[in-house]
Amino acid sequence: QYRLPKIKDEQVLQLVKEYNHKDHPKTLLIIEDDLLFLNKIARLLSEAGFNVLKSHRGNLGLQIIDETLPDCILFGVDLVDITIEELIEKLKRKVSDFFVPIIAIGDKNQTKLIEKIKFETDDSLLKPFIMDDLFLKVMRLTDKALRMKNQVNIDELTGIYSRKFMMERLEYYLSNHNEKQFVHSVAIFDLDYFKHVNDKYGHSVGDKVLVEFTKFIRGKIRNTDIFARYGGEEFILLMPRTEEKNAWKKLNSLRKEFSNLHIKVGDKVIQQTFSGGIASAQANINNPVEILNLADIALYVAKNNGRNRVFI
Ligand code: GH3
Ligand code: MG
Ligand code: MG
Ligand code: MG
Repeated sequence: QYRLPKIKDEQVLQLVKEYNHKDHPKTLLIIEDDLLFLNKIARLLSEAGFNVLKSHRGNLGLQIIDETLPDCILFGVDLVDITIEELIEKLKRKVSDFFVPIIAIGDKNQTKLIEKIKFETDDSLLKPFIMDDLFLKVMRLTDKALRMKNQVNIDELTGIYSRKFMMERLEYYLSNHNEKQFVHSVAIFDLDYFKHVNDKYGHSVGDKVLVEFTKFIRGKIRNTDIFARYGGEEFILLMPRTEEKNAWKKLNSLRKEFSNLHIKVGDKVIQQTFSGGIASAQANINNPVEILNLADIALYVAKNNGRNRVFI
């Protein structure tokens, strides 16, 4: 068969270790059904400081992405349980909004196949390759992805919009001539007693709860809604063309449903609630800051009335 990858240049290894150290380690998902190969490159990547997720099946790999959004995905082009076309299509549907690069790995005799999928993937590697090549490709692509995320204002931890982007959109809805004839609503929500989660389980479990929270909300809102991280454990949901009362109904049902959710983080099961405040753009209030202030006041009232509730 082919030779397993080797590291040639210690300098490259040093570089990639520093790269993973500097921010936080990058998470890589490897989907490959050759177990010998999978385990070997997984070990080499771990040694270089990457956080490695492994899957020996395509469908399992897709499932893993739902739990943990990786920073980069490597996949073999001839998996037993899924065609390459289907795998790429599903991968892209799950990750392309979040700028997760995907790298195809094929055998030397699969150059035709690699060529065929060239435009669907960010890069490719042919076996046998050396790890340096893989490291350099991953560093280049994840670095570029990070820059793009910052440009479009995606929050790093949760993958949802940043405060800046939300403010821009809110500004648009309040000033656009065509949109002015509609009522637009804004909700601010803040997780209840979130400090306790960090104190009890640690910050990284807290992070995971934030990610699960955003996933839950994202799955329940309309395409036109803008869901953003306002900061820390505070979030904004901008609901264009939504009356205040309907916005309240929506947020309140999200609140109820979320409070019943059992969030699994490792072997822990966590229940979390949030409080929310709603405000709407109306004739007399039309600047973003003013509306957010009103929503914030409503949130404050919700907190003071016992939390796990939504006020207007
Ligand atoms: P309440 O809002 O109900 O008044 O109580 P709280 O405990 O949530 O209080 P507060 O808003 O003052 O504290 C928020 C906590 O959220 C403090 C901070 O450590 C934590 N937090 C903020 N951002 C993050 C984050 O990105 N990750 C984690 N793990 N924790 C965060
Ligand atoms: Mg807070
Ligand atoms: Mg607070
Ligand atoms: Mg809080």
